[in-house]
Parts: sequence; structure tokens; C-alpha cells
Amino acid sequence: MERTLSIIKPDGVSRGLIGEVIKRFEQNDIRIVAMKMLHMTQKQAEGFYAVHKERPFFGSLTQFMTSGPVVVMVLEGNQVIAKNRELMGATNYKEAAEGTIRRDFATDIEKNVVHGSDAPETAAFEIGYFFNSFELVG
Ligand code: 3AN
Repeated sequence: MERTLSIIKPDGVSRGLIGEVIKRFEQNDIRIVAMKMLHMTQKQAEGFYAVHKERPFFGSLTQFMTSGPVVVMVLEGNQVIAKNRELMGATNYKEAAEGTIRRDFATDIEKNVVHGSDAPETAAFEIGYFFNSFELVG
């Protein structure tokens, strides 16, 4: 069993895609073990995306991620990190496979509806960034 962090980004929330994204998780044997809605501050977004701080899109990305509420979830399942990445599709929605969340709904490389941890180490950091152990159901 593995865990990963998923975020429905501000574009996904404002466009009414929360249910659609969660439906895809539930239909693919992914269990949600924690979930909350929050509106990140600039500092919180910068801390979350610290690995990208040298990238040219860092300012724009953190601004976008603080532009409205997001839904953060901890997903659990067999090989759920890879499975979630598969359901999300490539970062650039134009390169994302048919039937993926980003191919179906993203409008921009930045406004790409969802975030998902990309490795066990990042999943551990990202889950701990938003949740403490008491907030995860057994
Ligand atoms: P992913 O979310 O697919 O793991 P990352 O971690 O490389 O992609 O990038 C984090 C976020 O930064 C992406 N979800 C996207 O919103 C944004 N991003 C990545 N690459 C670019 C880019 N070239 N231009 C603008 N935004 C980008």
C-alpha cells in the first residue's frame, strides 16, 4: 500500500471539477484517506513548490496556486503514486494521453487541474505539508 498527495488546483475547483476528479479516483480503486479544502497563502505555496524555486515559472505558479481554494487529499492504494500520475496525464495537457484528467480538462500547462506527488519521498513531504497523522483515517 502506498500513499500520495493529490491537489485539485484553483482552476479545477472554480470550474466545478471536484466531483469529476474524485469520481475518477474512486472508480480506479483509489481510497481517499484524508481531504480538506483550503486557500493557500503565498508563503505556503512557495514552501510547497520549493523544489521549483529556480524555475522561471515559479512566481506565476505560486500566484496561480493562491488564486483560489484548492482541495488537498491523501490517496491510498496499490502503486497509487504511479496510478495517480497515469490518471492525471502529462504536465503539458497537449501531450497528455486520451482519457486523462489533464487531457480532458486542462486549459494551460500551468492551469492543469490537478497535482500529484511524483515519488515516495515527495509524497511523504507533501502529505506532511498539509496533514498530521491524526487527520488520516485508518
Ligand atoms: P507535475 O505537476 O506534472 O508533476 P511539475 O512538478 O514538473 O509537474 O510542475 C509543477 C507545476 O508547475 C505543474 N503542475 C504546472 O502547473 C507548472 N509547470 C510545470 N512546467 C511548467 C512550464 N513549463 N510552464 C509553466 N508552468 C509549468
